[in-house]
Amino acid sequence: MQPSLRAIILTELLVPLALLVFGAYHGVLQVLYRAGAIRATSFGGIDYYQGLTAHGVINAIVLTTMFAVALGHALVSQELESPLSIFGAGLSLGLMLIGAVMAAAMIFLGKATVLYTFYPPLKAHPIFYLGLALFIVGSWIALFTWIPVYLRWRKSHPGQKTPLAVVGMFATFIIWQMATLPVAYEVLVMLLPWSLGWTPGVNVVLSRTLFWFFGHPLVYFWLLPIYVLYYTMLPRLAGGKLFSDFAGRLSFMAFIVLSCPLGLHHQFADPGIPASWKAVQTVLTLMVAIPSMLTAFTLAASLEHAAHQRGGSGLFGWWKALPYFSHENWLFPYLFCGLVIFLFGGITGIINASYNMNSVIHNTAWIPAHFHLTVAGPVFLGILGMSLFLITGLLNKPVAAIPTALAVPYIWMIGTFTFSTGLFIGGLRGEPRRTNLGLTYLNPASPSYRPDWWISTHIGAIGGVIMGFAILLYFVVLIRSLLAPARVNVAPFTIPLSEAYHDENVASVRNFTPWVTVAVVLCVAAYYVPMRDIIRSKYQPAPAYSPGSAVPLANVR
Ligand code: HAS
Repeated sequence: MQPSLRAIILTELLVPLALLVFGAYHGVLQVLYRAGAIRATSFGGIDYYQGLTAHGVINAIVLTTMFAVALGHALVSQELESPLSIFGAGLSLGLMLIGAVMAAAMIFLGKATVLYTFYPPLKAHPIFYLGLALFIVGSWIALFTWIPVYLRWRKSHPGQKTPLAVVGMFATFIIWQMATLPVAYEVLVMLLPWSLGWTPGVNVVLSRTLFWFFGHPLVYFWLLPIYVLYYTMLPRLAGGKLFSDFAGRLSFMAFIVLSCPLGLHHQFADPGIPASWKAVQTVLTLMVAIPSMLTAFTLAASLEHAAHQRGGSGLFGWWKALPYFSHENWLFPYLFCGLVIFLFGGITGIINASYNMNSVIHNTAWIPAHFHLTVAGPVFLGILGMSLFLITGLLNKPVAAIPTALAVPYIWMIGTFTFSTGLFIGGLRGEPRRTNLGLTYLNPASPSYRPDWWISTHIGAIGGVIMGFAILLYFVVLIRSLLAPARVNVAPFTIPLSEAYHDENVASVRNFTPWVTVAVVLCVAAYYVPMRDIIRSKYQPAPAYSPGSAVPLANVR
């Protein structure tokens, strides 16, 4: 790998991991506020909602995006055997860093307490919105550096299948490109002028609809780099081969088509959008679960094949033969535990998507329970494991304290399951999300005290503390690995990728263009009428609010 590219990738991995210290700290504080262990509006000089914003923006936006770009750089340059434009990769990194610093500074100064969804009428400082815009543009540039390399590769390898890892990374960034255009419009044309005081208010329905057009594909942008690891690394780490190459390609192409036209399932409770269009997008949402189910069966078959290679046998007995605690394959449990967690994240997603059941759990603690089994499950564990793998590999260092490194994903899994159990139970009993419960519902001195929420919030708190402990152990491993002396005389670092057991050659999944075309047509079909109605409606512009008060900011003295 080009030395400059190596430096860029290392920066893209290490900077967000350093920020994760704050992201994780504010996660642990959240469960303590919610369980009533902290009964205050702020802790350590940071307000509850400010901390929640830092937690969401750092963990769900900065960490995930910079990891996806770093992984893409590493896989595209390795698999297409070609140098990348250092100018492009450097510009991408520079813009993302500047954007992240601008957004983080505003959050920590208390001028962007708008949560990671930043939807109005919560209002942030213009620098926060500009930072977000620069961050997104930086991530776009990564894709633009890969496209010429890919086109050159296709020309020089006529008739050859594009490596699956590259297909997966391109699918990820095609979805990102489609998803971020509406949110760029929202940020630059609606929120920024409002924040600068050039417009009196914002059309909240339009803004939320543009946000969720982005917000749902965003979750697949988080997930797909990890699917790349599942399809291309996990079978080999397990000691076998990918059961079907076609399944992987079909799954990535299906995500391109189905990731965007279904954001309305986050707006089932929003007024101003006809129920009929919410129903249409419900059907599409249920369809987007299909590529994940395809992935579940393909990976289970791949794991079974690998287990048989390792001497496993029997209808279920083969599960015992997988390398759960192997020192050589310490990365395996990071991916495997993520899969186990995702089974439950996926099932609860289908419950959320079921229009009428959604009304029971919308805006309750159930929702963070669901998404901590998705983004904080497979995605986060994949990022932790693969970052450690890439950082130590690129620096030629050994992974230190391997038993501790092996323990991290299992402790994390126990933590997420405990945390989510508490929040699922609480959610079903009406416990709200994004609420400082310690001040009210978990405060015996408050008239709104809910003693029946004590158990669920405390189960959640125990889970959150276990998760915090797992991250602490991870940092011990990372720092000790960074401090270890570099190895000499080792073979150049490459990412080990799996061969395919069934290496099918199916023409329909070899070209992105038809899939992107169908995706665009489907987006127009699913969004044209609701968007037209929202734009035509003359909603009163909303004044700015802060999340801690029901009174518009202008009326707060
Ligand atoms: Fe979701 C809300 C529906 C997937 C993240 N979701 C959220 C939010 C986030 C999020 C962050 O329809 C909150 C946003 C906010 O702040 O308001 N979600 C779905 C559906 C899926 C889904 C249908 N979500 C994800 C993924 C996420 C994510 C992935 C992050 C990465 N979600 C919703 C809905 C809402 C929502 C509504 C709005 C709710 C509301 O009211 O606000 C599907 O894509 C899920 C399909 C997945 C599967 C599982 C496949 C299983 C696999 C594992 C196989 C395991 C093996 C190993 C082989 C069908 C691949 C087994 C081994 C053993 C030993 C057991």
